[in-house]
Amino acid sequence: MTQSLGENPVWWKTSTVYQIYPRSFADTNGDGFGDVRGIIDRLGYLAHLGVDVLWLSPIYKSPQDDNGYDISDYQDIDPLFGSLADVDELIARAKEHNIRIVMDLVVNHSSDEHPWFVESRSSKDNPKRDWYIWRPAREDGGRPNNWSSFFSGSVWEWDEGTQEYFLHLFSKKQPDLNWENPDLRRAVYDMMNWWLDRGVAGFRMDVINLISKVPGLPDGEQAPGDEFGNGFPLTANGPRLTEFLQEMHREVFAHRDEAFLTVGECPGIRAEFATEVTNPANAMLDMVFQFEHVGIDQGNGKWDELPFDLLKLKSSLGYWQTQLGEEGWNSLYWNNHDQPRIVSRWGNDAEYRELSAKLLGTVLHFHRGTPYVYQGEELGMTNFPFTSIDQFQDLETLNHHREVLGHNGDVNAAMNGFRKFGRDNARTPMHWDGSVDAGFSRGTPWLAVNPNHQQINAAQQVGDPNSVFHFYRRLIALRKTDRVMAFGDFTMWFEHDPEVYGFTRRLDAEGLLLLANWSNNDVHRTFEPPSDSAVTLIHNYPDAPAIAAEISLRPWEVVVHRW
Ligand code: ISL
Ligand code: CA
Repeated sequence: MTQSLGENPVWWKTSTVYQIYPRSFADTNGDGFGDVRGIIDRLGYLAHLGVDVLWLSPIYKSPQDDNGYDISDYQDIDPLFGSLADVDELIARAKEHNIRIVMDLVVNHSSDEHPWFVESRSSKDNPKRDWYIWRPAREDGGRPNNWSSFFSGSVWEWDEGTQEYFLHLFSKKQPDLNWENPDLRRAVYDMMNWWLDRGVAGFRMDVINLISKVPGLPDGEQAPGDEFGNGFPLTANGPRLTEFLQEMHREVFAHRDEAFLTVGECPGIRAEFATEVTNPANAMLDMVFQFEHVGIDQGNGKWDELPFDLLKLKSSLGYWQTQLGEEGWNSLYWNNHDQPRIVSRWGNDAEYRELSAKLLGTVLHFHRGTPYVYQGEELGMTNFPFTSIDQFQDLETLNHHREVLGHNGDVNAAMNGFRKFGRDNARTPMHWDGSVDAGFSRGTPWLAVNPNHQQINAAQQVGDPNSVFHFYRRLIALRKTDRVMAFGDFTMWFEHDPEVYGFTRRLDAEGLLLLANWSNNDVHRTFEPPSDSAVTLIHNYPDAPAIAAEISLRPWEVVVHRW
């Protein structure tokens, strides 16, 4: 039934991207940290899965304050991960499998150990002073404004040497680069061109929508009794963002013959602006990572858990599907290195782990856009059973914990937040097999391996045709061959149903209907099937329910019909 695409679209529209967090993927030298050679060793596995692109979280030289999102040399590899020669080999060997490599570009900030910052802080008249964001103290000696950092505390750090503050939206070892300075922008574009010339296929751009701050850096809104104000609206989607992205496009991508993949991480972006940003006519980015859907179970800040509400999820994803429509392009993700594991978050990681992992994969991959799979998601890996703060290593978690302690806050509530949303959930080592440390390392892993690796691992699933792994393989293969899955339009069905996620995709006379029971119960519904000539394309129980006006779905059952 699957049709050939019969078109010649830009390659990333029929691709699936696989995100690797190198530190936790595969360790070859026994130091407990994954490395580039480990990725090379596992290319066969990735080719078997069928993914087209690998996005690597940062492997550049870095003091590792934020696991590599603090870069001290954009044009070299940290010895923890290997060497430039290893990366050249990875690019070449991946190409033999038709796999492209996309690098993480972290240019909202650098490390404070980057030579640019070392120079910038050396004196007020250093030529690179203006490459970062420096401000004197207020007349009363206070900080330049009231913004709080993503990683707790103020965004301002005092520099003794030059008696000024520098801005850091993230940790104090991640000073923000000053995009107002044209020389800095030139240096960034040169570096990007250097990587493209080396053979990489594009960039995932870390918090790229924070690079243009509101001039004057005014105070943010501050609630009475709060220690800090909210600088986010004054830093996200700022006044010169469009201009900077268009300039980058012109200087880095426009003059090249091939197509590259650019995806901008854009917290707080609205669908209307994302449509503009991803409309090719505007020459900015191919797609963005938005955060609306992964915020639906977070209330007052990211640690505050709200109950999962399927209606909210449908309304958010459905809106993005229709809003970006034919003009823009969506990226599709449940997971990355900052998010908890999806099967624990919105599936059922106990009784229905496999069924719900398959359902989650199917629902996501049948939306319109480019899907992203985060390492281990294709195995249905789960959150880690954290019991104590000592088991966490992420600075976001540890800083927040320290802050709660300092304010005599509710440590138990905070621990619940960390267990539910802590970034280390996604960062525990990949499960290759059931052996000690899951075949990740022959040394001591930098972060403990999830004890459930004996049940959930690649070796077992590759050998089992009914596994989550093989289900993802089918989803990934379908995107390359099924023109409706790749290019059909999107209509949400069962919009107000709290248990059923359903939608159609249509292209010319062909169509797809997805029906998913997002619950632990049997459900029965009556509806008007969109076609009477449909056949089953994919389903997660051994036998598929027929398409009929009365339909019953078992717990976490998903089925896609095609006509
Ligand atoms: O949810 C958020 C804001 O709404 C945050 O998760 C924010 O988007 C995120 O912290 C930004 O993430 C990226 O930049 C950070 C790094 O720690 C993350 O790992 C990276 O993905 C700083 O570079
Ligand atoms: Ca290693």
